[in-house]
Amino acid sequence: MRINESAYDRRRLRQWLGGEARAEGVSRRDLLRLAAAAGVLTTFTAAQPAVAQPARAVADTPAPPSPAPGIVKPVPPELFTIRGTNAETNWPALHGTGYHTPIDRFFVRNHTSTPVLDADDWSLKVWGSGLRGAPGVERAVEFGYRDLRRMPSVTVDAFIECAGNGRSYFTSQQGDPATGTAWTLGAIGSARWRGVPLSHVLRLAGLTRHAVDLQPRGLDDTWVSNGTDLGHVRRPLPLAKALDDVVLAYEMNGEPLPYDHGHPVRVLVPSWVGIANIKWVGDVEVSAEPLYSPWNTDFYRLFGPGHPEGGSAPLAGQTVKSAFEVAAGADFAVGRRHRLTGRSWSGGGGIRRVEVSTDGGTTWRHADLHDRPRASAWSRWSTDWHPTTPGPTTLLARATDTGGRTQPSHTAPNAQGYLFDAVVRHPVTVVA
Ligand SMILES: Nc1nc2c(c(=O)[nH]1)N[C@H]1C(S)=C(S)[C@@H](COP(=O)(O)O)O[C@H]1N2
Ligand SMILES: [Mo]
Repeated sequence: MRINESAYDRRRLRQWLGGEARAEGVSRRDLLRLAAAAGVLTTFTAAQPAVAQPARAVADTPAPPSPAPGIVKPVPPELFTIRGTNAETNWPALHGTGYHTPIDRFFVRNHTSTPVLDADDWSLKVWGSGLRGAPGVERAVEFGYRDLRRMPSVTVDAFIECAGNGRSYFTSQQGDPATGTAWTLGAIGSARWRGVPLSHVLRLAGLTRHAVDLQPRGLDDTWVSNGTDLGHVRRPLPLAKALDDVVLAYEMNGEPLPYDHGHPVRVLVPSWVGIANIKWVGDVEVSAEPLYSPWNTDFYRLFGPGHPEGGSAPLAGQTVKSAFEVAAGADFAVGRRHRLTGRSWSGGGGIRRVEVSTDGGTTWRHADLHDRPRASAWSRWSTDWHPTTPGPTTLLARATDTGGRTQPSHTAPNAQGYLFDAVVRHPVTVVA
């Protein structure tokens, strides 16, 4: 099911203007800017030019005092590259690992640090004006870990990918600097998740037809950005997506959810940007009024020239990408046959075709796909290469999804460097 966040966002902004939406932690000026950008408030920019400022440049993560502070699992340099509070998977470490990313090499993206929570002490509070309840009484229902474990479960294969995955290529490949964590392509993992459909829990909690937005919130520390405490990591989710395929996940690759990935329970929002997948979820607000947080206003929209002034709609689905399971700068012996392997994925459907070039984009051939196209998950592929001339060359992989979307050669830049989908140029050397 395709959800139109853009249309919904305009409606949500109109409601905010009418005093019918709440926006804790978001400034009135930022919302006015968004409303103007969405065309909901047409006179605003003209009337108050001072507010039509460029998007604030906000880094994902401040510089770290030490490598990977706050990550519980080992993050050895063979498997990960540490970037601030985050650990990026090294693509060569996925070679031969099978369909699911092993937990020992699944990337970690933490705004602060991993809280070590005990499932027995944990509960999920579902609350808010979108639930049935007596007038004047707070509507709230709590579910324990065991309650969730006893409910009917679903098992889904899905990737989680940071919206900023590939961000560094805006700078290195296009000369368009972007703020935020300088990921290469390793801010993605694809796992088998098991849990309870969020729709099931919502119905038990007394969901009414008045509910429009949900907001899951993490139990990790509040996040301070540029000296402002923005509160706990939280991001509104439209009810339509929540009822579609969202899961409260408690298992990853057949094991209890690891600490770093949200133990005991995280939200899984298939195909959407990583930030939607709230880890260590402690409560879900179910609201009859639209909701905002800094994670759907100041962050996770496209800002800058070429985008609506004041920002795009909140980011929802991921774009198409491909990666080789090969180190950047790797050597390949001339005159021998090499098997190049990689994976491609898209938020817009399964992967239908992957083309590979080993000569910098002059000639292309079809790679062999090893997995049938599956929405919200990736496909492995390979192709043989028999280089005959020594010297440097560039590998490229270009995927097309079942929705017909092909990776472009250039991505329109945006200030915070989200959704890089261009074909990545992968330098290697053929050696005698
Ligand atoms: N509570 C909480 N949830 C969170 C985050 C966080 O810092 N805190 N980071 C988000 C972001 S930006 C991403 S990309 C994914 C990363 O999930 P992973 O660390 O399991 O790979 O989790 C999301 N959920
Ligand atoms: Mo992310």
